Amino acid sequence: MRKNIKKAMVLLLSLSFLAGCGSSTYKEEKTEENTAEQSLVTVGFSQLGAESDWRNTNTISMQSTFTKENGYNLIYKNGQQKQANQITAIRTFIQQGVDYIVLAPETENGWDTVLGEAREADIPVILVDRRVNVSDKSLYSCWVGSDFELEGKKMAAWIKAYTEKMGMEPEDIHVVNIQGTIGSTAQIGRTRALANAARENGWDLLAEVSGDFTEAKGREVMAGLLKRFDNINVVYCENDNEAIGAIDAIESAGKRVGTNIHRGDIMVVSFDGVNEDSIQFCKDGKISCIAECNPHHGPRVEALIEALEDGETPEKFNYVDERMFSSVKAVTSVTVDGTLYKIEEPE
Ligand code: GYE
Repeated sequence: MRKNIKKAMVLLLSLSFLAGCGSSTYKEEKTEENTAEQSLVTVGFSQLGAESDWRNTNTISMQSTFTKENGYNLIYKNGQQKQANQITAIRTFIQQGVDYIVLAPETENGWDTVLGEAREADIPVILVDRRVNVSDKSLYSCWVGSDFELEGKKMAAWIKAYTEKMGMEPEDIHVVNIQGTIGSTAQIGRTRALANAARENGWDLLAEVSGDFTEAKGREVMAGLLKRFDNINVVYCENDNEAIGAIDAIESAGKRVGTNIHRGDIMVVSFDGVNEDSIQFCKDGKISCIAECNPHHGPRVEALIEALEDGETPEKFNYVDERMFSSVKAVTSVTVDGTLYKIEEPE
């Protein structure tokens, strides 16, 4: 059915074009345009904000997928990092009678009521990126995004493998975690993975402080941590923007950032691999390792909408495969939960 909509769209758009070139009257053209508009699938997308390069790339992926040429009418709302704004956006989408609601929720809790309202209105909700914590999972059709805890486990496995190769004892690993937005799925998974690894391996986890996934907060939090502790040698940043801020703070404090942790460098690791500066830092060894987090969800969400349009029931949870990047040669792979992940050169 969806494919038929697409074909019809192309046909109508070409008819409008031909009409523009030739004989038809203004009124006929308008009618054809209106019919074309009516056959568009309307998608209301509530994005949580614009805190990071990951987020901006994700927004672009959605905007370049849900275009008129592709058969969609996209209504995009930026929640400016406030759940209340996202709830208002969803209520507006319901009033507008959109065909689908796509939600990238900031944090997990507090969605039951508004998602119940969407269900009352018979509008399917697709979650993208982070998840919601609702008692009734049928309040949303499906979700697509990353396995954030797995990303964290891969990173912890890399830290373990690398520090062992450098001949370090577990108790000599003094790590701080600059966390993401507290209560967001990405933060919960990445924080849990590090906390578990620290406990299991006997690392000294000095502090966990939120940097809200932004460069400015990453800088501020790192400067504060350096004043509190003089033995930090691993900084686990829950995204690249925080890492960029943290590196700046470390260097401004007169300390060295790098991969030579066994010779006194402060080693920074992070997540995403989207931003050009962070890839460059990874090439230069200022970020020792990046666990990729893939933001290109537009086509994935479109595939889910197509399935729903065709009357199918897509998988509830759809995970994206992700890589690991490092320019350190000492570790070539890590194994997590029985799966081997190759460590790739940053591109
Ligand atoms: O890692 C970070 C962003 O939820 C996966 O949010 C996303 C995270 C991403 O701000 O950069």
